[in-house]
Amino acid sequence: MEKQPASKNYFFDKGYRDVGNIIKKAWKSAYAPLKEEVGRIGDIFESNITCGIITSIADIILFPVVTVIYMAATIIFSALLICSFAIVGFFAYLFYSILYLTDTLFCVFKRISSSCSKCQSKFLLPVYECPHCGEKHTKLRPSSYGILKRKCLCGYKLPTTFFNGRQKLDAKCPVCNENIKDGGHHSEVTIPIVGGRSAGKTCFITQAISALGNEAYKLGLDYKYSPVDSDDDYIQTVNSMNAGYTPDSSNNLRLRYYQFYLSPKEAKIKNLISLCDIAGEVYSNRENLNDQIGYKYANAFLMIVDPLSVSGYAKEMQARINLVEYGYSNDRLDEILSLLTATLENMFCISSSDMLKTTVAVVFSKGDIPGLDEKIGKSAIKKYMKDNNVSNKYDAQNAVCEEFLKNYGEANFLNTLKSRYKNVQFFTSSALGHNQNGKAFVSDGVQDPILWLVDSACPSINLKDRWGKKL
Ligand SMILES: Nc1nc2c(ncn2[C@@H]2O[C@H](COP(=O)(O)OP(=O)(O)OP(=O)(O)O)[C@@H](O)[C@H]2O)c(=O)[nH]1
Ligand SMILES: [Mg+2]
Ligand SMILES: [Zn+2]
Ligand SMILES: [Zn+2]
Repeated sequence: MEKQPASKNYFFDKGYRDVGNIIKKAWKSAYAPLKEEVGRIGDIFESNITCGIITSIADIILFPVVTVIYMAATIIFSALLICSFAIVGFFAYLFYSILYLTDTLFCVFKRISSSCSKCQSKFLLPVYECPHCGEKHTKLRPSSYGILKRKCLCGYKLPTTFFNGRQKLDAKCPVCNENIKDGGHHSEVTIPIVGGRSAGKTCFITQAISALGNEAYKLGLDYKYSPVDSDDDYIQTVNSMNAGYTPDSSNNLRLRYYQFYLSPKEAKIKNLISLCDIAGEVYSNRENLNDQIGYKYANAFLMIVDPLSVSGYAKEMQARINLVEYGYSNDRLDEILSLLTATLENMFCISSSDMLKTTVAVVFSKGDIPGLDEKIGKSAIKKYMKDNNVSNKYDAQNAVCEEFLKNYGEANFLNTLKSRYKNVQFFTSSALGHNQNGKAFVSDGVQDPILWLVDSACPSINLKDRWGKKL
């Protein structure tokens, strides 16, 4: 463990020195009278040969007896001291081990972790600041620097576990020093939103968060939006969308975190959900993509698919609608997915034949395109369920979306999805309900994909009644 601005616990440091010093002193004080005794006997021999012969003999006999008593007393004293230190030390180490293990297991089972919205790194424990002197403490857990508390060099005692208040301290990212929420006492779920230029990512994220805010209570969940310290434009985007304007094309070439809490009511450890937006142009630039280490720490991915980016379908629709009014995306789905897959392979150091153990929600956007409902929307699902005797609408959703992709020439994209990602679920949504026309936007189906991914990632959330199966 790296050096901390704190003094070490007695049983891990000074205790050993104290025991050593006491034993050393004991042996020294036992040795001094013996030395005196040897000197005295020598004197008797030299100066008192005639009359003191009897006394000398008595002294000579007494000497080994005295020596043995002194030695025995010192050995017993040293042994007693070592034993008592060992016994007390044993209990101190036992307490340390139990506390360390309990704190670690608590963090593992409750999935406690934090992500940095600035540098994208993910970690179990942030760096904590001493409230008195501002010194930074890393690895603030039971250790040689303190079992239940760590004494900072300024004298302030910092709690070393979540059980005694570590989360009340100010927490920082260990990499870039950004503020970390809740003192790191939450379970963080990071979901990057993938999709090409104009696919509908920003509209979807904004409307999905708003919809969750309005409806979480119906699912018995507590919701609260939590803006990131630097650069959070969520409220601004909501206001402008409520006024009937679509957001500008994103220009952030790094993941931008939108964070909210979504947890069962009265939950002691809250789930902090991060939806990460990025400019769609990043998905055609390998280097930019490689820089987003947030992908490596993602719990799941959500891929937004503009149906009009499926070229076969766009061609068919050209005669019916003005594609420009739907802000259609020109970026090829298979290319975006291949680039994302190659980036993840690289980050996880896996080969191109290995499966990526992640859940992906593939969400068709712009579900208000005329006629799309009959192909992949609610009507298509209903028909598929009836015709094929399928009882689960999410299974039917998968079937109709896969059919759509195959029919319109996106078999490559579908194959990569199904062969490389462990868990794929399709959804259809409309973030706006209609093109920008001055009227209020009405979203549909935007919360389901997020809830699906959150349910898959959070043990504390179980929405099996909604899905008709346990995820
Ligand atoms: N009709 C309709 N149009 C939509 C919908 N969602 C998005 N759009 C259109 O698609 C355009 C792009 O949406 P954005 O959410 O900005 O797309 P993006 O993926 O964030 O794009 P970049 O920021 O450029 O990467 C919008 O300006 C709308 O014109 C929808 O649900 N219905
Ligand atoms: Mg955008
Ligand atoms: Zn301090
Ligand atoms: Zn950071």
